[in-house]
Amino acid sequence: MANISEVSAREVLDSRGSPTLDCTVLLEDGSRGSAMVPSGASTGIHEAVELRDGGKRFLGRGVLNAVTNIRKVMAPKLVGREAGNQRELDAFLVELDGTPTKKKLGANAILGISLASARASAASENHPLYVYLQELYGSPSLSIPVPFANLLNGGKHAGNALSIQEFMIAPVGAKNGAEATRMVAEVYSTLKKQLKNRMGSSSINVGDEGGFAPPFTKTAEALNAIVTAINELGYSKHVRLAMDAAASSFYMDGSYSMDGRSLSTGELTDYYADLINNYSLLSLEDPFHEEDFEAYATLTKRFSNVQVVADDLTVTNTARLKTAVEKNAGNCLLLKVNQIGTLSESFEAARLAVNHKWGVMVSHRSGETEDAFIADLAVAMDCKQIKLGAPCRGERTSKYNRLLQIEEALSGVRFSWIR
Ligand code: 2PG
Ligand code: MG
Repeated sequence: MANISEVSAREVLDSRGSPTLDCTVLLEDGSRGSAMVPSGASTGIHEAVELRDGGKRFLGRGVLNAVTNIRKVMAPKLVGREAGNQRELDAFLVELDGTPTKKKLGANAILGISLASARASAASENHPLYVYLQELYGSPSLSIPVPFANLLNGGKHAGNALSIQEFMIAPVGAKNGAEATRMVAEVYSTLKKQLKNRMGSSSINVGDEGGFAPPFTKTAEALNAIVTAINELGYSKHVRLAMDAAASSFYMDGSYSMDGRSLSTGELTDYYADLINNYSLLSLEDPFHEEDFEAYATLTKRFSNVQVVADDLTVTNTARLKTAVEKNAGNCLLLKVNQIGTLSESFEAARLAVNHKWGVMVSHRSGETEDAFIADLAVAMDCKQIKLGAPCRGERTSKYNRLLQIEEALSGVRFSWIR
């Protein structure tokens, strides 16, 4: 396996027009890998630190300090090291930073190198990225994940009054990834047509993840609109509903602001109970604020047929996931590589989840780029589910499209959401 000969980085733009890092790793055998780093808006307080410059440039969101850290601090120490030993490389980067939150060098700088180096190593071995990642993770098989497609945006991702951040569909009844993608796109376009007919063209403006952001004020309005689109297509047996509440964003001083009312934790639990029963929700992410392991546990116990996904609660962090697993606070890990900052630590969190019979859902961020790394990652990890946003806008479609290419290359590969 080849050694690293050069590491470089530059500032580029993400889907919100904010700067982010593009990092490139070159190997002595001429192989090369690049990766762009995503960025969240409803970020968990326990996430690894994304280094931003502050000051006037880009309204404080520049990443030139992270670029300098890569060029001046990290690159000189990485040249000559073996890229193929991902675990050792990542551990070295974590140690070089030396802080528990990666705030010194920046989790964005560290992740850029971690991902770019994996790509360079895959190229060096002449393997598609998903094959290389499968070996690294130690997954016995590959599968095309079910896309969780966010068709209506609320919360911090939109300018409407919806408390819930993401209203998703999951085409679990599709026979393969291509059919799943088609169903998602058809429901999206049908919803667009129906919203426009009912509420006018301003209702089809989109939010950060490409889903529509109509001026709804109640959760039920959003879910009903999606159900109407699904029914027009006759897909009610193939497509299920899912939500990411991102509840930390509507929680304050012990209560949750929902549909114009202030709810206690118990009241919010009952509120979810009605939604779960009325809409047969398949999956519910971050139903409570990011410190309330107990409320997650109560909900998980009460609805054994619902997938309860932990995102801000666990932030792809093994220590926090351990607590969640011990308390049965959820049953599925949302895996976002930039929450923890290296590929190896993301794999560790996923292994812990799988060992405790939790599901794993690989996820994009609301601030994305055209980089489709997570599509290969989800296939490689055989995790069976991936959160991708709407089937619209290049930073979202790059992942859908990469999955279509992988499915074609692996003809006959399994597509199933059931664990
Ligand atoms: C989430 C994500 C992605 P953000 O909450 O799950 O959908 O949003 O990247 O803004 O944290
Ligand atoms: Mg979330």
